[in-house]
Amino acid sequence: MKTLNLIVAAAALACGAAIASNEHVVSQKDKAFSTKKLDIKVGDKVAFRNDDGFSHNIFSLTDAMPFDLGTYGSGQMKTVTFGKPGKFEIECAIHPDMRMVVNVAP
Ligand SMILES: [Cu+2]
Repeated sequence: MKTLNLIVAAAALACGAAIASNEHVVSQKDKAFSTKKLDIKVGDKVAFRNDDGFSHNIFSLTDAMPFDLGTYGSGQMKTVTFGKPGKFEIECAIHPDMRMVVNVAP
């Protein structure tokens, strides 16, 4: 049921065709997300994995579902379930240039 997909930019579009609830992994490396845009479906999970040697943070101020996964260190992973459709801006509080968008289809 839950398939772990390593998401790279090239795979992001193919992922939108998935039919079951999926878990997607976005890497944080060199102060950047492994993809700028991720297309998923309602109920999917996204795990943000810190592949840098220092801490990162994850939060979103999008009205439909604001969240803050807090700050976490190298090698750790934080997961969020997207229970609502919409366009979610994802940011890192520590590195303001780190931004990506998760598009959640109904
Ligand atoms: Cu960061």
